[in-house]
Amino acid sequence: MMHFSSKATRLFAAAFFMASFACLVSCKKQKAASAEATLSFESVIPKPVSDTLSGSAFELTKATKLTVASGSEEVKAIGQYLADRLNPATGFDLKVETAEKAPESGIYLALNEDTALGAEGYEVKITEEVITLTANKPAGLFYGVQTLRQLLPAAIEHAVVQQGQWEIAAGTIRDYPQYAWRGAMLDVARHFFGMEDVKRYIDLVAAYKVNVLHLHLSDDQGWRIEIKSWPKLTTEGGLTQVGGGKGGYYTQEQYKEIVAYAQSRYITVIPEIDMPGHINSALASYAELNTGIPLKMEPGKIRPTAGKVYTGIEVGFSTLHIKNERTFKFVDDVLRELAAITPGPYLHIGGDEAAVTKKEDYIAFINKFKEMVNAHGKKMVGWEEIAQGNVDSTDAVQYWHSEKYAQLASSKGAKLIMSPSVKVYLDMKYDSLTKLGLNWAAYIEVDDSYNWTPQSLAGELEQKNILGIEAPLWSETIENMDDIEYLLFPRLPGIAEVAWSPAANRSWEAYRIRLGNQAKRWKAMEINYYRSVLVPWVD
Ligand code: TNX
Repeated sequence: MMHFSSKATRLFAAAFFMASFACLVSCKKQKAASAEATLSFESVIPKPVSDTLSGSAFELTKATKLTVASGSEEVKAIGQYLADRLNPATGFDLKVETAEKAPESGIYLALNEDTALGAEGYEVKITEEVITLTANKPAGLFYGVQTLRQLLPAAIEHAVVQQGQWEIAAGTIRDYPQYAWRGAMLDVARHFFGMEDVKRYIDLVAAYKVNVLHLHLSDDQGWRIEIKSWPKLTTEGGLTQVGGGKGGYYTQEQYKEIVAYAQSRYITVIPEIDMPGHINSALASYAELNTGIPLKMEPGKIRPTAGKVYTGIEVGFSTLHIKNERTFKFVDDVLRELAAITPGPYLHIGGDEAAVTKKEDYIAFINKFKEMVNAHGKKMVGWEEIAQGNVDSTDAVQYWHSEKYAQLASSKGAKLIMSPSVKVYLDMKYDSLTKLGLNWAAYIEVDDSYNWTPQSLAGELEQKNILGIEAPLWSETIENMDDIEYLLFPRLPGIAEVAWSPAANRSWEAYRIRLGNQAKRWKAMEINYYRSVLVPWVD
């Protein structure tokens, strides 16, 4: 018990008690105020549709309970995915529990009808006591989890235990995407990338709510997917790559593993077999595919040759032959086997740069490919040139530079995937000093890939025909994961934001601050990125 001996001490004690009483009333507020000063939603990319800070914070501790609504294994798996993101850096051992109703504290994930949020949207409500994440569908919960990751301090991304206070700003976020197709393409044909690289690529893009992985599985330089009825495609056509190094391929089992891994991140795999051009690796593997009409080629140009795989980087010199009866047996077998191991709705038939295919043959090829793809229960996607064929509203056409083809596709009712080479070709150099990449389309700095909207390109396109956006990463000049990351970061997050966030919510000036805030996160994730001088990086 305290004892007060002098007047001065008594006065001091009285003041002390008054201060303590005042604190009882307002300390909670003071904590809230300091949280407001340091905590915000400014770390989230893509920018959410709406967010309101309430001024306090939730603190994740080892006592935090992670609960999911009972009744759905899929929701439980998302809870586990969240636990797996939180446990390494915090050193906690959060376990997923199930409950019939929302708990009063901790983190809670549940499906909940809220039609305004659509199939991929989510709502997250954060108070000092509880984080409640709800969505119509599991995909929305998964995207909400990505938002929660980014709301935590960047150190959460470390693979080993970090000291730190794990606070999340309190408030409400309601969020849903503008476009249904938010894609990233990886060219595994020019240079081959193994299973671990593809999985890391999936994880890196999933963090920015990308939902499509387009795998460019064949090209002149290599065939990368096992086709059991035509085994030499991989055992011969997959042996090498650009530069002549060792190539590689995925067995069907490995491909299924990639598809399942992507699925667990709510990413649909779209496999591409590029035809009727970009086909030298198949022509090299099977001499019988070469027995068509001889190509009319300029003297000195590359000629596809049976038995010879190409290791350079030119395009537009190879073609399938329309009058060769083996051609369509080959194409049908490939599409059938691919359809059987692809749960996603689309097969990509390429169709680009068929410079040595006669126009009438080209159109006949595309029409035939479409029939075959549809016969195997899938929808067709192809590069913009396929607009010349009989495309309809079930097909998707991937714009890369021709306004004419984009409009033709749109006028036929086909859906458009916007991949403007001057904005989102991730293989383009940032500037003239960039070592990796090409520059035939443009130099693409980080602001260039952010500052555009799908409507502003390719003339007047029907908004309802735009399915979404996809960023291709062609791999002529890149050989390993470090190279991939350098071209992906920092551009991919901005492209993901163009696809997800309403254009009216976006501004480069505000975005560059949010982007700069990602640097610590990328360091923790050991991402090799280009430190553009346009961005105020915060390390
Ligand atoms: C064009 S655009 C290609 C690819 C190349 C790329 C390099 C398109 C559909 N085809 O074959 O790899 O340029 O930037």
